[in-house]
Order: sequence, then structure tokens, then C-alpha cells
Amino acid sequence: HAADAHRTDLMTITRFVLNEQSKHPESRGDFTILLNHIVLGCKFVCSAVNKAGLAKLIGLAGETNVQGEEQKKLDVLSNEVFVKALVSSGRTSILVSEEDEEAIFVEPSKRGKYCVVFDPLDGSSNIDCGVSIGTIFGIYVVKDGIEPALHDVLQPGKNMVAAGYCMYGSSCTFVLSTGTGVHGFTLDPSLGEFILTHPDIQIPKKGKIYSVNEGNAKNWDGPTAKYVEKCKYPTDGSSPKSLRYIGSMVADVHRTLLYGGIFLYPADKKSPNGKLRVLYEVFPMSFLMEQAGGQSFTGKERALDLVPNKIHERSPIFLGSYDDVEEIKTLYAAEG
Ligand code: AHM
Ligand code: MG
Repeated sequence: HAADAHRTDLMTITRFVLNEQSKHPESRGDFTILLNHIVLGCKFVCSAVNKAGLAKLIGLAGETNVQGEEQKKLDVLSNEVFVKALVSSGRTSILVSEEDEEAIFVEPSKRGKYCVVFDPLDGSSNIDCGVSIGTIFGIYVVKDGIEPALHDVLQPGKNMVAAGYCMYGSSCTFVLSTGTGVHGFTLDPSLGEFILTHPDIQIPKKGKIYSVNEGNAKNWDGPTAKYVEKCKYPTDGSSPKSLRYIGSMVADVHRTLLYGGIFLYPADKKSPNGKLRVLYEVFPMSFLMEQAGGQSFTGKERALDLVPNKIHERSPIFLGSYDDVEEIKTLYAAEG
């Protein structure tokens, strides 16, 4: 019975990745171990996010503990958990976190071949009102036999070996690509395991939704303004698109992956490089979009071709369904 198989043959994320890695004869399980530590971080954050409202109710938040320290903010707490989990995996050399000004170089005795760039808890403006937030990460490999250095993480996004995110929403969803498609897993809280629920996610070729902070419209450049105008007042006889904007990149991108459409955080006069960070926001999401059959564009080039100069660099971003991103590319090309 197929239905029985569903209930008894559980494809956990670990099993899935072990299967994938067994196709590479050189693989020694290092990636699986690394991923397990990322997953552990995500489970911790998921549980902390779910308890956050409750902590307020029972008076934990804002209180000081015995050492007189203030209760740690959720994003700071999440960062600490990820950094410690990643270092203790023994599989990393460099970590770049949105929460830390400087890159973290792992001490030699704990080093491994991977570099992880991540935003431990993205969507900070949504934390206190219970709206979906998420963790975003990308993974590079250090050059063999050479002392790890900053250039190992200042690589174009196309050099990533894996990328993904975890969304803390109505359920906890982990979306991953290791370069062979995009796969989604949902946390079964009773098992504490992520189970494959969305194998081989393909983004629709064209979508009916656009997603942008329109409050910035007065400062947009010509092509962005023209594009959004066309979403609302199409000139080719098609129906106008719907607007959906959560203000959490993970949630906005997750919806875009599943339903299709376009998500944009463009440049504007006040922020000529947009808002989102290249290494741990733009690259991982662009990697996933391309792996799902969509596109990602900076306004100038394919996002994954961009070579970052600084670890916290920003870039404008337009990503989503192939045809929708193609349209914005045409508008920027016409601009010259
Ligand atoms: P954060 O790192 O401070 O949370 O900011 C990143 C978030 C993204 O999740 C989201 O796409 C964007 O900021 C929303 O920005 P805005 O509030 O300007 O629309
Ligand atoms: Mg962020």
C-alpha cells in the first residue's frame, strides 16, 4: 500500500542527504555531519520562537537573571546557538553571521573544509508580533591545503555547494539545495525530525504575485518603477498581479518558490545597493531560485555571478519565476 509506505517509510533530512552524498564516492559524510548541526540550530530556534510569546506571558522577557544579565534577545540567542553548533561540528573553518561584524575563524583543532555564511534569525521586525521569520544559510568549501582566509567566503554565489533556509511559520519548514534541485522538509514536532514533504520543488514559469516594499516607491529607479506599474496596470491584456509582502525574506521567498511570481528588494535613491546582504540573503535565495528553475538578477547581472568585496555587502535583488525576472531584465537592458 502506498498510503502505508507514507506512514512507515520516513525520509528524514539526514537519510535524504546521506542518499544524495552516496552518489559521490569521495564523500566521507562530512557534509551530512555539518548539515545535522545546522538542523540542530534550526530546531533550537524553532522551539525558542514558539516559546517566545509564552515567555512574555509568564514574565520571562525583560527580566534579569541571577547574574544580572538581561534576557537575551531571540536573534542574539539564535546566533550563539548556530556559532557553537557549527564550530563543534568540526567541519567548518570560517563562519560569517549577520550578527557578527567580523568573520569568525575557527580554531585550528576544530577546523573542517566548509565555510558557512548565515543569517541566524532574519525578519527582525516580525519577531515581536508572531509573523513568520527564518534562518538563511549558504555553504562554501575552503581551498584545499591552504590556510583559510577571507577570500574563501568572498566568492560568487555560484561557487556555493549548498544553500537553504528554515522558516518558522505555522509549521517549521527546511528548504535545501545541494545543487541537485530544491527539496523541502517539514518538522514533525512529535519526532523532532524534518521529513521530506516537498521533493523537487519547481517554481512556476510565470506567476501572478509581486512582492516588494512599495513604501519605497518614491525613491525607485526607472526600470523598477516601470515594472511595478506594469504589475498593476498590465499593457498586454493580462490580469494585474496580486501584491503580497510579509517583510520576512524567508517567508516572501518561500511563497514565491511555491506559488511563483517575483520578489524584489531594489535599489533606491536612499539605498543605492538595496537592503539585503549578498552573502547570506541574496546568494542562498538566488541559488535556490535557479535550482528550482527560476532566475535571480541584481539589476546589472545574474546574482550568482556577483563577486562580493566585503562580507556584509548589500545588493539589489529581483528573484522568482523565470518569465517574470526576464521582464525586469528587459527593462534594465533597455535603460542601457
Ligand atoms: P533584518 O535582517 O533586519 O531582519 O532585515 C532583513 C529583512 C528581510 O527579511 C526582508 O526581506 C526585508 O528586511 C524587509 O525590509 P523592509 O522592512 O525595508 O521592507
Ligand atoms: Mg537579515
